[in-house]
Amino acid sequence: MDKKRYQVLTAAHWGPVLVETDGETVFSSRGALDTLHENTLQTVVADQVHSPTRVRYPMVRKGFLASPDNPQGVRGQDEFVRVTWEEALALIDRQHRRIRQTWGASSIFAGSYGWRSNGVMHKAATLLQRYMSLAGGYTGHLGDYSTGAAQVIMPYVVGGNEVYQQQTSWPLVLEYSDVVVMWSANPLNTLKIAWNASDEQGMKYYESLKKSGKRLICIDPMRSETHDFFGEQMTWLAPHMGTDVAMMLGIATTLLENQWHDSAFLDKYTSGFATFQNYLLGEQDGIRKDADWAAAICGIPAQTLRELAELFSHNRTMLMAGWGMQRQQYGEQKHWMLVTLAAMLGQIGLPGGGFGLSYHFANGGNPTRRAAVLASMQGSVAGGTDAVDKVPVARIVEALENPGGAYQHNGEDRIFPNVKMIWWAGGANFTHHQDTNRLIRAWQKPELIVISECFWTGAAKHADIVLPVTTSYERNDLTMTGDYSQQHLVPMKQVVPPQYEARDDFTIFAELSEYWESGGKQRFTEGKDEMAWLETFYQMAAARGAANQVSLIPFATFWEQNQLIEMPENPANSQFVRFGDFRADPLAHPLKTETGKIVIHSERIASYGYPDCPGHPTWLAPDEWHGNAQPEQLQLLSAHPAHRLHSQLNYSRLRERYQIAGREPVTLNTADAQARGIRHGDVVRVWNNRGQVLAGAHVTDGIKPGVICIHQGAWPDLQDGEGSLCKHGAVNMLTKDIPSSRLGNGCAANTSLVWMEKFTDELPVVTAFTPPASS
Ligand SMILES: Nc1nc2c(c(=O)[nH]1)N[C@H]1C(S)=C(S)[C@@H](COP(=O)(O)OP(=O)(O)OC[C@H]3O[C@@H](n4cnc5c(=O)[nH]c(N)nc54)[C@H](O)[C@@H]3O)O[C@H]1N2
Ligand SMILES: Nc1nc2c(c(=O)[nH]1)N[C@H]1C(S)=C(S)[C@@H](COP(=O)(O)OP(=O)(O)OC[C@H]3O[C@@H](n4cnc5c(=O)[nH]c(N)nc54)[C@H](O)[C@@H]3O)O[C@H]1N2
Ligand SMILES: [Mo]
Repeated sequence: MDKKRYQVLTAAHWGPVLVETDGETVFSSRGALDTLHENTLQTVVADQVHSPTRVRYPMVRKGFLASPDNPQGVRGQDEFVRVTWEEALALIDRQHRRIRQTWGASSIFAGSYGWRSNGVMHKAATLLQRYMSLAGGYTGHLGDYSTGAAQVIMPYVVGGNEVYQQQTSWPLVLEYSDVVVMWSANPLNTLKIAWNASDEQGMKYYESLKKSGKRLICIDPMRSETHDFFGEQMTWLAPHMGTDVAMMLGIATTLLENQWHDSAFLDKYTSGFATFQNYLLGEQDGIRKDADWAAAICGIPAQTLRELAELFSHNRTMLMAGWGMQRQQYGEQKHWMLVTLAAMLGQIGLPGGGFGLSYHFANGGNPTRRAAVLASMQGSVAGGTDAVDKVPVARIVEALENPGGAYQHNGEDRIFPNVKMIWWAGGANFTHHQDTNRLIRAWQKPELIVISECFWTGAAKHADIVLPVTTSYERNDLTMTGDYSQQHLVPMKQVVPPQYEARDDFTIFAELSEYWESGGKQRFTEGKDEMAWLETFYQMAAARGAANQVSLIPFATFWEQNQLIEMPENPANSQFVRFGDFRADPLAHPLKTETGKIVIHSERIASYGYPDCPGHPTWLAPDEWHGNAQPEQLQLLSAHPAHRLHSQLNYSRLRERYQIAGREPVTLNTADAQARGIRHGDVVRVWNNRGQVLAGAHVTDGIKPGVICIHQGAWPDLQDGEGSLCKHGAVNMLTKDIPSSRLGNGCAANTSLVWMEKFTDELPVVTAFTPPASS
């Protein structure tokens, strides 16, 4: 007889989710909030839990198991051997101990970057760091892949990172803005998720924006899903990739020429404009950065740039910028120049005016609630040792290649650590890092690599020891929705038991702590199990809530009810204007910058003497772009995908919605297709001197000629090891692994040139989702 089916409420990055189950099998899932938009990511919980790509048992690479002190074989090419949990943990403990004693704490890399699953308890990398703090310290990471350039430059310019801060509220944008520009932003895709759980309100506001009759402009080399959503009401302008600074400079000079800039605002609220004005007018270099100059670089007609200058300055304009354009070489310049342009328009701090760097992410602009905010698991134990060194996330391969090597970061001279052990938990670095073949070569250097994962990712296939981890549906947790709004508190109730031999990260690191020292488990867990921790986090939310006149029901009742709690609105927050206080009284509310004002020329940045990040926003031509491409070369864009979170869910049935010829699609312009004899649906080979991939051709007029897009996150699938053909279309086989600049050291994936041809050889079978050979 069929078992009774029921619904469990849980949540993922992609929002609160209702899962239909009988306690053993997941049947279906759907979003738990009322929204106007289908969020496809919510529909595939069954595929996550029951995927044939799950890691089922602890596994050890054969050549490693044979002689762990002096491993044999090549990572990524060996088969795996199943071992017991006890064998795996004892092996890790012994090797970790040996490596730490020989090489010291900084040789242990636990800076494991990644989007794991949401939840305040089961935070994979945090738990890893908690264990490593107990064991005596580790090397961690600095920054992230998302905004590596912007988050480092913005504090110099406006005193905060801006990318992860609340935006001028949407109700004010809808009321006051006349012109809304989406500059390198594709909210229709990127709002499907948040770092916590998505509150899913952003699209409701974009829906209202669509009906508002305001002037809407998308500036993007690709005609994105967002453009299609707005349809006729949206103007699409497609600059060459990487040329936005030139484009903005052309607009800025036009403002000056026509006296359309707001000099009173510049005088009162900014510093360093005079130096920048000299640059615009070419006082030093003899090059006037006017609309004609800019048009030649960015490929947008000079007349259009002049019209934009007039439009922006004569109307209340909100420049909403996404982050794709700063994931590039010289990425720091993009948002610095955008803020400078907004400063010249003089509308920063007015309702509906200025700029916003997070409307496209985590539903920025959805007003913050009066909330009881959950506490969460911390990455160190009492008396433990935190990170003894840190590596900027996107320079990890250079660190492996160059131990002891000098590098610069944000005004500091630093030295790369000598990494001998890597543990990656909750990240997919074989899809997220640039130049995968270079990564594979550097990845052979450490003495031990451990991956704890739910799935056989590229990193897992290239590890020595792989531990099976539960998905968030196999354990209990809690989360807030809305990174900014704090709109709901959501129970994340276990749906089904752990699959096969999967364990929670919490359990794994608690056990290893006991191996490390007697009483270690007690020290790691503080004597609390999963439910006791959840109750603690809830009680702390209750205490925080009390300070906001929000009271929570008792934990036991809340947990029993299986329902989310919606926090009350805070009417004052729906009137929030970013920089409103500063504008009202800049002396009473100075910015945390070197002058207390918006910094257009920075003495501090200039003092570093970085050629790749000068003292004011500057057009710098990248190493690989349209301007130095050979005739057959194309610029490679790797935007974020509609139906995945990076590499997460690539194995699910959602793949059927986008794959072409069984592979990751590559979007290319009709003219570029014709020139190469490529038709829609063909398999093509895309290559450069770094790597080569097969992909399915998606031919369209919706992308700038000379630019192709392969979305980030498709799983790697090398035919024959390092350097060979990737059968599936993982874009980072092709991207260049260089830092944005010495300032931010951010990811610069969107600065790459490639060639493309129709693939006519016999088609290899895709094995990206097939677990490795094992015995
Ligand atoms: N070319 C190119 N590359 C890019 C980008 C780009 O634009 N272009 N974007 C960059 C950006 S912004 C980002 S944020 C990164 C994203 O890079 P990642 O954050 O590394 O990508 P995810 O695919 O989300 O990887 C999360 C992994 O955690 C695993 N996981 C989930 N839950 C758990 C858990 O509870 N425990 C453990 N142990 N593991 C778990 C998942 O199975 C998955 O493999 O990619 C970057 N890479
Ligand atoms: N569905 C879904 N949502 C996500 C994610 C996901 O993987 N899937 N990832 C999440 C994460 S971790 C992050 S960091 C954010 C990423 O958010 P973003 O970084 O904003 O997303 P991207 O798609 O990389 O880039 C946004 C747009 O910039 C355009 N672009 C790229 N280069 C240029 C350029 O040189 N000039 C101009 N004008 N435009 C350019 C791209 O074509 C794209 O449409 O999204 C988050 N949301
Ligand atoms: Mo990101």
